[in-house]
Amino acid sequence: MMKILVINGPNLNLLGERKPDVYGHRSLDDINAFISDYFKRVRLDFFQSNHEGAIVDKIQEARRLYDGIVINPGALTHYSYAIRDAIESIDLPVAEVHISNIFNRESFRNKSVISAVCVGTVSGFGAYGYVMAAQALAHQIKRRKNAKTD
Ligand code: CA2
Repeated sequence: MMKILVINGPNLNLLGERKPDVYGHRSLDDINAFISDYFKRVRLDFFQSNHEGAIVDKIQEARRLYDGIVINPGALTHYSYAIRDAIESIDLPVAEVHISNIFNRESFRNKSVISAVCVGTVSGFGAYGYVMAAQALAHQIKRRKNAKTD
């Protein structure tokens, strides 16, 4: 069975507690259950950390255990070269997700240092963005696997 790891970065463990206008009403556990409901033939595992290094460790560990990664790096999106390098160092497709539209917010959020090393980015579609990213990633992984066996 295909395995995808969903990673959430700093402060996303507080979802649902504040700023519902920007991030919605769901908690992170609610969002994870919401994503899982869409998939029957993909195993999804979930990881959240407020620590950059722990996220780098998890990305490295994932290279042997998963077929792809969906990541919302939180504010690390905008400045973490360590996460960017970790993604670039592994041979797994990674999809970037943002609950909010990072392009219509404060200027410091308009830039992602992660996007260039990801297969694609979904931004602004709320929790459904994780579903979109995981679906697109599963499609890519299937294509890559078929290409190898062709
Ligand atoms: O839109 C997104 O998903 C973000 O990645 C969320 C990050 C933010 O720094 C990025 O610019 C965009 C942070 C999430 C902060 O989460 C909160 C949770 C509860 C209450 C307030 C903020």
